[in-house]
Amino acid sequence: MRNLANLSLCLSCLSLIPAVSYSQAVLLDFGPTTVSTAGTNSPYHTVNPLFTDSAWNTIGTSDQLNGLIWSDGTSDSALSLDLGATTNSTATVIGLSNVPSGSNALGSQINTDVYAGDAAGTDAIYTGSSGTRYVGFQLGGLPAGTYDVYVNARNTNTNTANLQHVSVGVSSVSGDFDAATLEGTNVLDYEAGSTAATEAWVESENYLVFTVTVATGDYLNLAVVGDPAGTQTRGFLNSVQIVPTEAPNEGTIFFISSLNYQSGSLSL
Ligand SMILES: [Ca+2]
Ligand SMILES: [Ca+2]
Repeated sequence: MRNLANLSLCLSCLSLIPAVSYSQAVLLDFGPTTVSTAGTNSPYHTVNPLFTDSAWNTIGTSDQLNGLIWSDGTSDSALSLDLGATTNSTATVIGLSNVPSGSNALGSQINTDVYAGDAAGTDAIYTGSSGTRYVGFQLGGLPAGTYDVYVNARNTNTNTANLQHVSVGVSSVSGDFDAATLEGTNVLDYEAGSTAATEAWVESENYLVFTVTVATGDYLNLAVVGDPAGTQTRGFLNSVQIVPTEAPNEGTIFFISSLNYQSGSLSL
């Protein structure tokens, strides 16, 4: 009976392990259009068809410092999103007190297939009406762990060829950060045409993926800019999905210690 009681306790421990399920993600939809019918139209939903969560955070030009929701709709007061921007054509430091000037439905030129309707990838935030300007954010409160970060960056109001440079990194302190020194940088190179790279979500064609490891207390920093020498100089931030790929260290330690404890009980 004692062994059976311990086994029952062990199984109940297993069911209690994650306070947050690490199949959950943070879905950030920048721009004014609320995702309703197109909740699973995204890069990560394409990569992982088993992922059906569709609770997006709709983010305009205002910081959301007091909580966001996870992809299953669970609110989390620890998550803190601080938007930022640069205000001239040469700066690379994202000033978190600078408010992105634009939040627009866009889609006047790119609006078919995966960009149709209320797709998260269509509307966006940005800064300025011209000139090279970054838009970005700093996200605090993520549980420690490794994450894949899926990024849509595109001015869907243009069908001319253009570039969007995306940089992602992690810092142990909050505050303004330099986009030029973030650990990961990649570029989206859009060809001309209103149906260019619209038929499906294809990595490195119309979205990018970065892998980051976050320690307890770390901040995720992300910034987007256009091409100083190109037709699209401003950065556009359309959607970001932050997907845990490994359980946080704390969860792993708790899981192992629980098993060890119960294993010891069963050997009595
Ligand atoms: Ca801010
Ligand atoms: Ca959007």
